[in-house]
Amino acid sequence: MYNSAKQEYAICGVDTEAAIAAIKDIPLSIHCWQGDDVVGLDGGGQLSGGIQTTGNYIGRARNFEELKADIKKAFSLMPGKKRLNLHASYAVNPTVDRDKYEPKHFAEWVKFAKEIGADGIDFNPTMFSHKNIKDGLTLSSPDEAIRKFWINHCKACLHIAEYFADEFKSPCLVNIWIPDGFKDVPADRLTPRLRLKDSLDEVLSCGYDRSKVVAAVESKVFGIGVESYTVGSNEFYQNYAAKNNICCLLDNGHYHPLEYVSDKIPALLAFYDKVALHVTRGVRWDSDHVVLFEDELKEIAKEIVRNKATDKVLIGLDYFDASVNRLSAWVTGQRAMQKALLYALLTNHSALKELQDKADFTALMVKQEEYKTLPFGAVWKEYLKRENLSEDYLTEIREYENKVLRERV
Ligand code: RNT
Ligand code: ZN
Repeated sequence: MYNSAKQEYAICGVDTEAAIAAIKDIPLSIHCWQGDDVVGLDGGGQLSGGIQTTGNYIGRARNFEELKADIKKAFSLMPGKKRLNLHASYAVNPTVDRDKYEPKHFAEWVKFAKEIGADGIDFNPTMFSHKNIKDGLTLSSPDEAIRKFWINHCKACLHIAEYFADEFKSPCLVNIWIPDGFKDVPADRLTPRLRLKDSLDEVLSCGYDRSKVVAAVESKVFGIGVESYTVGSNEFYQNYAAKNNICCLLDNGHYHPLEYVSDKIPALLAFYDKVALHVTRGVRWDSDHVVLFEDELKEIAKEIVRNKATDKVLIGLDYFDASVNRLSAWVTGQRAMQKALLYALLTNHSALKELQDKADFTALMVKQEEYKTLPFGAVWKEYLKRENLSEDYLTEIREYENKVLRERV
């Protein structure tokens, strides 16, 4: 089947061998928080910040050991290069508060990430699920002590990121997302943003090594309980990032339903060296459903591949589902992203671009449709085979569920 697929693609000018070779080199940053419903290890308590997991599927990882075991199992079923994406709330046995976290609180994670063959670690300050979120605000709080606490937390995270970069000889992405906003019509939309701007200025002035750490800001249009206004909006962060020479992180669940991140990627690539992504699936009001091999994901992958931006776009997963087996959610989403990238690599983009430039939109439409029925599945299977994996991951996950997850009661 693979050999005949190879020939069919060759007729379109696509080299399947080159595509398989290329996909192996595109790292995906795998979020640790799918394993425990974003609870974390530092006792922050109930998930807050306008994000939620729903469902009560058996076997949530309740501690570091269980989370590591689940990540290890999930990684073993994921093809391709993987990084591990941690949140600060996953500090191991901290005896200090988040503003004082140090590399040592993550040393066990480094050891583990190396053990499972991760290519690097990415990092996120955790500005939710904590007692110092006052009236829903963190870096934009009018309370100076609160604002200072979160500024110090972010600074601490930048330094921990330098440690990750050193350990893996690979730059670490530090993504700043805050839940700050208001449920109802604000009296002042500007001042909270000025305070956020000031906080970020102070964070970035901490003297972190820009060759090791890529700092990013993640915008969001609304959250649960913050429906009317978010301080960290898209325009705010895009301008902030451009003026301060940092990176924007686009989460494809964070925009209006008819705004597409696939269209934003090339817009930002015109101005930025790097663009970071949180790949997720928005469904109505929820921004965090499990990633599936759907049209918008395919378009996102096309923009990365056809603009030769596989080393400029930092791809990370960000979703959390507690209603299905959590390992299955992890693997399904990771494989969906890999499929989308492979699908994009199996396209003769220069031929299609030529049609666009010649304004032959008739042929462009027809050719684009043709790709949809090429034997993509055969190439995907071949890639999995070469990664020593099969298409079926459910059987192994079910075994793990019966042996390991069912014991967690
Ligand atoms: C929330 C943001 C943020 C979080 C993670 C846990 O809407 O997408 O990235 O999902 O940091
Ligand atoms: Zn996100």
